[in-house]
Amino acid sequence: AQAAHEAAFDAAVAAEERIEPRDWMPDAYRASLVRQIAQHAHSEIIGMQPEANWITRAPTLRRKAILMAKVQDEAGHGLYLYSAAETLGTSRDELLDKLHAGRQKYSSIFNYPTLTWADVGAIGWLVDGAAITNQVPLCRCSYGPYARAMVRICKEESFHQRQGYESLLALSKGTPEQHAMAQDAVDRWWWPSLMMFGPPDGESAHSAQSMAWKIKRHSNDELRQRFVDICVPQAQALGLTLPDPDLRWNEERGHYDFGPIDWTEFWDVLKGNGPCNEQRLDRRRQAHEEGAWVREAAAAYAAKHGEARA
Ligand code: FAQ
Repeated sequence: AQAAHEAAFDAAVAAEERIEPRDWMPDAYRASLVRQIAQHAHSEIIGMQPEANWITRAPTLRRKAILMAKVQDEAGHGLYLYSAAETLGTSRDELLDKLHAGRQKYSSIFNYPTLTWADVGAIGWLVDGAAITNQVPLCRCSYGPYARAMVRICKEESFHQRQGYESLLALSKGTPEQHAMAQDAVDRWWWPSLMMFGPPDGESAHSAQSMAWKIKRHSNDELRQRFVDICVPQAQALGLTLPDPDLRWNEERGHYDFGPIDWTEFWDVLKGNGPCNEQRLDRRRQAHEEGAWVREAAAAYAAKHGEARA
């Protein structure tokens, strides 16, 4: 029976059919999806913190309203993704416990500080831009609930990317001080954004298997290159430079060449030693504790409602 199940699963993946929650799937496929979807969900909710830092100090009411809506969207993305993970038989409580205990990861990018208002624009342009580049192919992921969650998330991320770009453009075209602030933000966020795509292909432990299962459609380096190629002309249009002296068009490859990435910094951030790792996790644990009464009230209401219906 096991062999027949495996053959049916392999055939479905080969035929570009979606694997659904009730379908048989290899244990390792399930585990790898839970790993990736949980990390992704955690990234969305931890990712609320760097930008939320600027809600009270947004320069205008319009910018404040936009930023609040964006941060709320990230919370929504986290919820869809936890729900997608739940369809694989893992509860949200279990995933959150693992995050809080430091046993599951979230994206390295959210361990960097947001020092000025321009960082909100740079995050929209570069961090949301990198997220879309990575996530559009995930809309074709072989696991149905994850692929479908990605469709809406990518639409919202595209909107976020545009608002970041527009905000940076306003600063870049503003006073010399505003322009300098935008440039400084881009200088600080560029390299960490390239690290979001994960380690180089040669060091990517999961890529080969995830690509065979059609969870991932492209390698980390392929998507990183795609992102660089998209950003160079956008930076020119913004009137800002990217902090890489080696960045130049390579006619032969039909891509931009770029300088070496500091992978020591990347692995160090993953180990918990980035500038904000401790602060982000502390804040998350605190928010979870402070929200306990809401979860209890919701559970009590659901129980009462259930009784009334019965
Ligand atoms: N940070 O073998 P690979 C967002 C880990 S966007 C931390 O290459 P894989 C939107 C990796 O997990 C950000 N850890 O792994 C937003 C593995 O460790 P493990 C979230 C990283 O899975 C915008 C090890 O290194 N997006 O939140 C990172 O094949 C603005 C070896 O790596 C997603 O999660 C990293 N950058 O490829 C929100 C997208 N890179 O698990 C708010 C979905 C690698 O063995 C504001 N995820 N690692 O302990 C993916 O596409 C993949 O999981 C990759 C990594 C591409 C991230």
